[in-house]
Amino acid sequence: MKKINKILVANRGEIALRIMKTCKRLGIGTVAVYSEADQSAPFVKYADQSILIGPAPSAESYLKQDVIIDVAKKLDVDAIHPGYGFLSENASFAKKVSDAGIIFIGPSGESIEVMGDKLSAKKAVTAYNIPMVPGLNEEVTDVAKAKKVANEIGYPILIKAAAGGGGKGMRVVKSDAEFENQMKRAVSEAQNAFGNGAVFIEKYITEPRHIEIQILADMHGNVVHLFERDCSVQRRHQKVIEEAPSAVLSDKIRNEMGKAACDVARSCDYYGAGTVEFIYENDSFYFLEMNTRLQVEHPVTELITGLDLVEEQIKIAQGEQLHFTQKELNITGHAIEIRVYAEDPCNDFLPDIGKVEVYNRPKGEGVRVDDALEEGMEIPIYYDPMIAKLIVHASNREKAIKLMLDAIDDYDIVGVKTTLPFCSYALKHESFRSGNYDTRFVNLYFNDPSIIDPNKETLEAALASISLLEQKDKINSFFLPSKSTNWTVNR
Ligand code: MV4
Repeated sequence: MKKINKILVANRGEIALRIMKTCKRLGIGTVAVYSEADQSAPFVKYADQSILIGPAPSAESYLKQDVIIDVAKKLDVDAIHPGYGFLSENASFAKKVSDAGIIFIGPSGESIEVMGDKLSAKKAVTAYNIPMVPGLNEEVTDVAKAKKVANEIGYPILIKAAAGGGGKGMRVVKSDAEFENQMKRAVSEAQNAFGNGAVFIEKYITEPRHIEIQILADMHGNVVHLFERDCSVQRRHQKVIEEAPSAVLSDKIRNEMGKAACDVARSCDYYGAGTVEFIYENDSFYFLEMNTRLQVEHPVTELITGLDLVEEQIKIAQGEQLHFTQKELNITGHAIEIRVYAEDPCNDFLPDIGKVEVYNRPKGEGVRVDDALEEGMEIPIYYDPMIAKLIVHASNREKAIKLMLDAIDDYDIVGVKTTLPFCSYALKHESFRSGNYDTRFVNLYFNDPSIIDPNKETLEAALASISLLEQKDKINSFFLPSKSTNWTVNR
């Protein structure tokens, strides 16, 4: 057990700031490492010490493992927090950090490695009776054998990359005749994207909810789950809206999924915070993969449980035991998060960079903004265009939706276009309000024909698809926010 007194945050933007805020509250010193593009970023000013580590491109700064570890040693930090993205799920980085005598705030390199490959993850959980999608859980090398299995399972089937993530290397196959061709494409996509061409097949679940369970595990064998997040509203595998709890889970299924998630964590001797991803359809759920990092959407879980997940990560990394049991955990109210991207929803969601001329956050009870913005700041083009997360918490789902819509109206961002109006549209949609939606939400209502052919997605096409009768109303609710914002000003 080693008390952590100083943490280097190997990340940028809103998550770097969010991690440092918890550190400050706990009396832990903070070190920021930053690129030339982030010289005046809020997280750099907020840290106790800030070190420039390289030029703007991530490969020359935020991904420079040895440079970051060197800074950590020189400044005598006890631990490195990787945030999400960048080096957060890099097994060799986690090992290098530990080998340098520094605590990696996250699981062991071994756990990251096992869960980083979907086939090895499936293999690891086999002893635990975790429900999985029917499929062939080994690399497809023999096409004839794979076709035979595909016929037994029934089409459509989905080819997935073992090293995959975020939908890359995924191909839907509708019939035997397409199999070989789609497989070749999947292999070459996977090889290009991950340097690993291994693919496997699963039954394609066509109308699933994307439901994930947050877990916490300590180094002493204690594992708990912090219930679910429903992230079914996605656009090209980018989450748009996340909520907790899910509007569709019964307590019985919630319990079963929670137990399964804890077992997935046990299967790889996990410690730290992690997320077990499932798809859910007709009261059945299937394990897909485990994400071995703190996720973007962790705030919704914090709001319904009252925990600070970064604080829990730090305690676990110090070798402490979890200070609560499963029985002591409860869901309080309902939380929703929307991701604010500096993207133009009217121009195929192209990143919209520039200077933020006016910036006013929404405030009030139950409203939380995790951001990295200041008035006058330039949004750099080099990184993810997500500039803020808006999170609300209320006593029930209906009130949370209303609170979120009001918060969106109160949010003024002038100078860059954002996805705020797009989120408002989605939250007002009958299908979202009823809770009766699935991962097709954006495709259905924004006319993206399929996950494997996302290029046709434009707002114009989406609007053209809406029946004439509905069109006027929808266009108005989308294009004319009830209060005038940047978005109309800036067109
Ligand atoms: C699936 C699936 C349906 N059937 N697997 C997407 C990314 C990765 N985490 C796993 N994903 C999925 N795997 C089977 N066998 C559906 C998804 C999926 C999805 C698919 C299309 C459009 C949006 C989606 C959002 C979440 C998950």
